[in-house]
Amino acid sequence: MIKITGAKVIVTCPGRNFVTLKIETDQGVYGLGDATLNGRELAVASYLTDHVIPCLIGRDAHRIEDIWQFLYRGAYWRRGPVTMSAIAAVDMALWDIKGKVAGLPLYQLLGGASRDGVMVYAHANGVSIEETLERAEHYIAQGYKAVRLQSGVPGLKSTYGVSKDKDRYEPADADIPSENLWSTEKYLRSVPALFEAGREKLGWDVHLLHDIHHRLTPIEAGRLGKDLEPYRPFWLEDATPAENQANFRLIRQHTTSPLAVGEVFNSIWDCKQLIEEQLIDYIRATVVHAGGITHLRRIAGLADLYNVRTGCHGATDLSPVCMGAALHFDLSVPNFGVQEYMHHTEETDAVFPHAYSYADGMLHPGEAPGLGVDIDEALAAKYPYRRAYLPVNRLEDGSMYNW
Ligand code: GCO
Ligand code: MG
Repeated sequence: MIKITGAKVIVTCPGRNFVTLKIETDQGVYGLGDATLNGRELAVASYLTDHVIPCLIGRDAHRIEDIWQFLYRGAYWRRGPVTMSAIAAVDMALWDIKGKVAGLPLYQLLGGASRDGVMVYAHANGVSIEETLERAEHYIAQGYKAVRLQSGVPGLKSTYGVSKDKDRYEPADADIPSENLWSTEKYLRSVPALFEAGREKLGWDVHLLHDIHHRLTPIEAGRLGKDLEPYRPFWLEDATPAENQANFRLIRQHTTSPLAVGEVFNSIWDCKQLIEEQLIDYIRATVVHAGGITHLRRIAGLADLYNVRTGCHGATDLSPVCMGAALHFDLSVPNFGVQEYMHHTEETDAVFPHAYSYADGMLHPGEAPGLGVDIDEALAAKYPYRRAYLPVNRLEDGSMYNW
């Protein structure tokens, strides 16, 4: 038995907000878990501090599954992003503790490495096609084997996912949500041109990905998928909102372009039908928003039965703690597909020293025991929380539109 003696939530903003849970034990070993929920950070902090931490004190940190079941099955209110991010943080911290006690990197406890490294995709974005492809070439020169292409849409003033910062985009950019205009017609014309130019300039040896950010109806997504088939995209992500999983049947009927979805999913129930009916090819649920390592492994196990591979969300709002956890998961899980990677700011990396590293298109979680990610609490305290929201979308006639 290794007794949980204390736990606290650390909120810090080294360039963007992060919420981190630290669980302490009677053996001096502590564990970290990411609890960051972009734009709703303090809700998870309160859920943990006010409702979860009091129930953890005195429990055996080794009983990861039992604590997971206690927090999920034992609660009257199940699922939802706030609950599942809080459970995820506890789960990650407990796996971190178990790894440290065992003296092993987490992936060893998950069955060991199934591959030598974790293929990651980089983000190439630009206002014009030329600018986007220049960025793609920059990443390919650094060894990336997979690149996501996002370009400005001619006729639209701004496009989500296309930033001023060339290295990363930080979309939670305002203390009250900013508003973007959206036109499906303009967008649908622009993407095939991007991919045609992409294949011409970048060739066929690199995986090309694209994120639709839930902006299409199923039939529109079917048409885009069909238009992009000649350029063999690796995946089309978040084609349509997925509350209604049956939506994807319609997309599937019309295209063989592979589909990825799930960065906003919180549980296996959000993707059960998508997986069982083989309506998607990649599941993008990730450690922090889908109940931790324990629950994500369950999702991956179901997905494996149906030829669905993993493609964990990895934008900058997933903290280095989550990235560390995701890389151990990615390295070990049999049906791994790809991992998103947008590196954090130097300030963030300084607050969260980590063992994972990049080489030749791959990340590796490193050999440090547990997750291999730490937090410098004194430094974290220098960056107080700042309210920040993702932008919203309106159609050109002023109608509120899908995120
Ligand atoms: C991605 C995502 C991000 C998210 C962001 C929101 O694929 O990387 O779509 O851009 O929108 O992480 O929290
Ligand atoms: Mg996305």
